[in-house]
This record gives sequence, structure tokens and C-alpha cells, in this order.
Amino acid sequence: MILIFRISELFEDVGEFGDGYRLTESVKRRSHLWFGPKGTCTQLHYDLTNNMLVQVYGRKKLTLIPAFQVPHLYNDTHVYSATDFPEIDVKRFPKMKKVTAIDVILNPGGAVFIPIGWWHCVGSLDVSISVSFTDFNINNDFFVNFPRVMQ
Ligand SMILES: O=C(O)CCC(=O)C(=O)O
Repeated sequence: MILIFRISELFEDVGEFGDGYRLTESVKRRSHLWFGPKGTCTQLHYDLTNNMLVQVYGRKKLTLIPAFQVPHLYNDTHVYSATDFPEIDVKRFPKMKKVTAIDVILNPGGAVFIPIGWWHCVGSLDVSISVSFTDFNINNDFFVNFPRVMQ
């Protein structure tokens, strides 16, 4: 409980990244802090919001797969894929041979906008601190219609 309160205070310090882009009243609920050692990986997935990922400390490598390539991907559990991308078991996931990904190095002070539906995985190249924002001043909640049971 105390930890959550303190993180909220940190988010208040972050402030705006442009007039009118964010909903100031939801800044605490819709911002996320990512803090971890070199080598940390977030496996291949997509988000149910548009997302602005901002790098504060250290570097990260993002691998992005545009939404038009979704037919070549395998959605196994919730928003995740069981593939260890970019290492692909082509016997198990043959359609993934057609995937063309975009690699981006995120340096301190850099930011990348990840549109909804774009799959991505993220690896920390250093000890890393990032903040992601999903509190845009538009409808940005696609959890509501997301199927609860995947086949
Ligand atoms: O920075 C990370 O490790 C993961 C960020 C991410 O995948 C996200 O915000 O959706």
C-alpha cells in the first residue's frame, strides 16, 4: 500500500509530455514503471491500449511487429505468444517465417509509440528504468471487448 502511494507521487513528478495528450486525472492508474537488470526480457505480446514507452535510464532493444502481420503470429495465452521470438521453432510455428520485425534501440531520453495491435518484445541491454503511458486523451481502453477465454 505504501509502495503504491510512493510510486503515485513519482508519476506526479513526471508531468506532461505535450499539452492535451494525456488525461491528467488518470496519470496514476494508467502509467507503469519498468525497472530491472540487464538481460531482462518481456516476451512477445501485444497491448490492449496504445502505449508510449519512455526510457529513463539504460538502454532497451524493442522488436516491433506491425499489426498487418498478425495473421502470421500465434496468440497462445491472453495477449502472449509461446514463441521465444526472434528464435522461432518453425516446425511448431511455421507461419512465423513470414514475419518481418522492426528493431529499435531505445536510449535514455528516448520514447517510442507502440500502436494498439502491434506485437512487441523488449530486452534490457543495461540496468534499465522505463515508464509507459497509456492515459491518452482519447478512448484507449480495449480491455472491455477483449475475449476472456482464448481457444
Ligand atoms: O519495457 C518492457 O520490458 C516492456 C514494455 C512493454 O512491453 C509494454 O509496455 O507493453
